[in-house]
Amino acid sequence: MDLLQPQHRIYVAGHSGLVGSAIWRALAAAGYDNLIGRRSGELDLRDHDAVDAFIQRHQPDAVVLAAAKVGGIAANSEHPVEFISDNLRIQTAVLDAALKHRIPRVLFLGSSCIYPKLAAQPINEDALLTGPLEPTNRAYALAKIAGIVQVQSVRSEYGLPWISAMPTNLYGPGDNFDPEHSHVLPGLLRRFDEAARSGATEVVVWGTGSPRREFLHVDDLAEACVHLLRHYNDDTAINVGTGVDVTIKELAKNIAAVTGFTGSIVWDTSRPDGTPRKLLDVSRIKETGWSARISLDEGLASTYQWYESHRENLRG
Ligand code: GFB
Repeated sequence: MDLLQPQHRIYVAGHSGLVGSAIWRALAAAGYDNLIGRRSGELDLRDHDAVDAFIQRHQPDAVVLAAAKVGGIAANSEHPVEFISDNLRIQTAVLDAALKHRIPRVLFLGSSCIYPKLAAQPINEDALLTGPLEPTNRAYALAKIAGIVQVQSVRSEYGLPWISAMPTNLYGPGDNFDPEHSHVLPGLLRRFDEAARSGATEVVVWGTGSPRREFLHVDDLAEACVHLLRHYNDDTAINVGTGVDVTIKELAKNIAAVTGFTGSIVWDTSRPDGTPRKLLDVSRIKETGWSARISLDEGLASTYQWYESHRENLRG
């Protein structure tokens, strides 16, 4: 059964961000052209009443909740208040309004950091709430877990076919390349690129290099979201990943090669490693008929190309 019709009006909350803009592109490419989006200057998603009025006025057939306060390990550790408070407020405002106006279809997006720090690998959806969280992103993870439970509660109490998806670490065009507060992949692309261009002999990379991470290109995530909106209707917050991970050391070497940096890498072990590994078990989404298509090599090359042509006008 296809739960999304071409004429459906779809509100993409967070449509100008890394994830929301990719979902917007994927929906448009798949023929869904009745899309609505608002920038944060036009609609503050933390404002419960404003969001309610917006949803009432537009009465979308589906809402994709891709708006969130996000950042890398340093941003999460330094600003836990914003990560829990802004995210709880954004998702509560959007989900409350969507319920009040009986929006039939909602896709809530979380993150693989919802799982326990030491979950068995690859991480199955059943690992949720079975152990302590990674301390560097506990505030963000708890907000996202609350969102999953709110979606599940709407399903059980009101019978609406709302769903949640949990992507692994994302990257791609339009990412935040801030040297301090971004995620590792865009942060290192920028640092290695600057070093290669200035002729620096070394680049500092945080931690020990031994943590493993799984990286999903945001265009793959966007296709997964369209697929799930069309076909997935289950209580379980479904994992979205590639099923493949690399060490931060391997990632740094790949990025050095992509950017043409030939100097040495220095490891700053005063910086936290975070969780040792968070590889998602993607067998459930594969069973629904979706798999990631963009390899890390391919995605790194195209993201670097994007970065090179936007270097002068980056956000973050
Ligand atoms: O991407 P990242 O910040 O997020 O860091 P997490 C991943 C790993 O890369 C950590 C190392 O082991 C970092 O120590 N790393 C090395 C660096 N150099 C750098 C660098 O220059 N910048 C950054 N950022 N890391 C985040 C969560 O965790 O993952 C969020 O904090 C979210 O809540 C996101 O869930 C997907 O994978 O550790």
